[in-house]
Amino acid sequence: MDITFIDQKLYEIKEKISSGRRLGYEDGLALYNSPDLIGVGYLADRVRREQHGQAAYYVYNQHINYTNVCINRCRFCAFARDKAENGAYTYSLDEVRERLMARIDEPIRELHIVGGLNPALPFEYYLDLLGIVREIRPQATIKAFTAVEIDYLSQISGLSLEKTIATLKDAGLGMIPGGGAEVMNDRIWAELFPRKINSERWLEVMEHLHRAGLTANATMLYGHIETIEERVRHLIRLRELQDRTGGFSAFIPLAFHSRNTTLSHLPPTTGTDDLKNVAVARLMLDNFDHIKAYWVMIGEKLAQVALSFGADDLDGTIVEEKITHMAGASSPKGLTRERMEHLIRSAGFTPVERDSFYNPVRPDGEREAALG
Ligand code: V47
Repeated sequence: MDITFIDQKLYEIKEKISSGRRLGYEDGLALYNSPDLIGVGYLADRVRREQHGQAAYYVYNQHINYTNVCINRCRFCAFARDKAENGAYTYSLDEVRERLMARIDEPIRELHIVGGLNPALPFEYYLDLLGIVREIRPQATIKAFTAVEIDYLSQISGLSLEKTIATLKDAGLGMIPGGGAEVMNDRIWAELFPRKINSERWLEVMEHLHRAGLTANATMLYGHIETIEERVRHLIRLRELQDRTGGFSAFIPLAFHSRNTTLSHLPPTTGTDDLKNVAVARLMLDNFDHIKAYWVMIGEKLAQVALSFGADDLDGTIVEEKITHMAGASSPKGLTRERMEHLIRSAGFTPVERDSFYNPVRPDGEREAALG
């Protein structure tokens, strides 16, 4: 028996997907505006299962936010501080070392390292930071510095973008996280983050990173002042770059948290919208392999449900998430591997622990024992 849609428009979209035709701008709007959440989820789940079957991925990772001092001061950000402000911090390289050593007994395979644009830090700091991580965690992938940071590093180093990227790569940079894109739109940029690079530059930096052989993720921050039209255009711009380079690995919809920001009057995102963003991304981003349900932002329970709405990845174990928690997230700051696997299994999927490039990692003794 096939599904009966409540929303008639979904039949046409289903037909397009079945015949391998690409969804367009109007389809994106129709999906977002559809009253048929289950219908949209069903379409996304079909595509997701064709690509990944029962597998649901996660990575054993550690976050390091090396500084919250930032000259950009985006209006949606609760993490950033001015240098003399209460709560401002910058890790010395010894502190970075200590944080890595504090978890040295754990099988961490990815270090996710991002921070503010802090004028007190010279380019050498970033190279030394990569050097320390490489020394202490030679097997792990260093996923570090958003396109925003990479652009900034090119400015402070005085090097061309190409040379900056090559230097960081030589120092150990292995992959690029997807932050900093927000919603690629001039109106939103002018209103919420005018000091940050704009969408053209974000895409340009990403293109250079891809051409230098660095895989990257992409994000969209939703649930603030953006319209549905602006979301769909954002997805299409990402898809166009991906057509040219193939350099993106995962897309991560990021649910806005407003506490301690200048937008604190805005309500939290709804469960329906969180699931729609996952499902629409799966359907519109037909050239992205992976869609992440970021449990930190939408909570463990909804992230589990999102696995049936198009997501194939729950990101990672993390432990010390700061950016969303400073903006009021109520999710835990980290998950154990056992908890992650329990969430995935009880959602009806098979947990696959992965490295940064979605290669399944050999289960260690502990996991083999857990699997029986
Ligand atoms: O760029 C900032 C967003 C991003 C808030 O690539 C906020 O694997 C919600 O990009 N409420 C950083 N979001 C996080 C990020 C990320 C996370 C997990 C995995 C990956 C990956 C990337 O968080 C920022 C910004 O878009 N953000 N403030 C806030 N108040």
